[in-house]
Amino acid sequence: MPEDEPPESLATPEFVAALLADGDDDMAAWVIGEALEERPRADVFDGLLRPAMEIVGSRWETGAWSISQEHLASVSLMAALSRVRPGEPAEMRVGPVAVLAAPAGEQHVSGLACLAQILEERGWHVENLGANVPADDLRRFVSSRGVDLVALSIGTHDRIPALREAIGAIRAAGAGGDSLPLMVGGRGVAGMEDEIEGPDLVTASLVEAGQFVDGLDARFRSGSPR
Ligand code: B12
Repeated sequence: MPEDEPPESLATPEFVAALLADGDDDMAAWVIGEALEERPRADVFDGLLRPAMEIVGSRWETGAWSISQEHLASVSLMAALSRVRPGEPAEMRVGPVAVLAAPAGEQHVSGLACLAQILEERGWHVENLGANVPADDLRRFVSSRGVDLVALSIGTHDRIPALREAIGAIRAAGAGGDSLPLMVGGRGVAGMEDEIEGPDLVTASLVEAGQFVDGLDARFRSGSPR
């Protein structure tokens, strides 16, 4: 290789998957941080972290990696993510509020942690309720406070009934639940986008989620009421 050739990027899904399965969240955070210097956050999460965890999933499925390695990888991913969390943009200290949740029975939540950062980077305040939130409880939570956006995530198609129930509960929430911006996503909605009714956006892409949120931000800045 010629001497002035730049080194190949370390930010490959294979390398990140290996670091995470080794529990090396320090190094994984460093590699993700390097990628964030080059590309927008949503791009890095969609194009690097998701495929890295797909590698983890398929190695677990084939038995190449154990359940313990797969669990270590997902815990390390959360630790690495917390290290690359965006700083608060000073100009939007009191930002709009987003509630994030995974419906009843859903345990896959790293996508929500990624989405939280897409929102925080834009100055949003995020209340991430995490895994397994019953629909009725979510409805009560959302009805009881000022919320500007709800986002739900599922990891597999078999959680679609629980997702539909959660969507119905949000739409039935008092204080404007019927018109509350609502997006749903995650691996479990891929290929089902046309069959999920009720949300304003259905997508597994954080790039698309970011664009949707930018549209909402423009509405808030122009003074449209909650
Ligand atoms: C880690 C993991 C787990 C962990 C999750 C821990 C955690 N804290 O999240 C644990 C161990 C709990 C788990 C459990 C199970 N899992 Co699992 N899991 C995975 C794995 C390896 C990685 C998931 C992950 O973290 N991805 C990284 C994130 C960043 O990607 P993501 O979730 O897709 O999110 C991206 C987008 O979808 C988007 N996004 C996500 N949410 C949202 C929301 C909105 C609004 C928007 C706009 C975008 C968006 O943003 C992210 C960046 O692009 C996947 C493999 C895979 N192919 O994904 C299997 C996988 C999803 N699991 C699988 C299975 C089978 C299970 C179990 C049934 C296993 C079992 N027998 O117990 C249980 C089910 C639990 C449940 N009821 O939910 C299968 C599903 C197969 C299928 N039927 O489709 C997979 C595919 C494994 C495989 N075979 O390869 N799992």
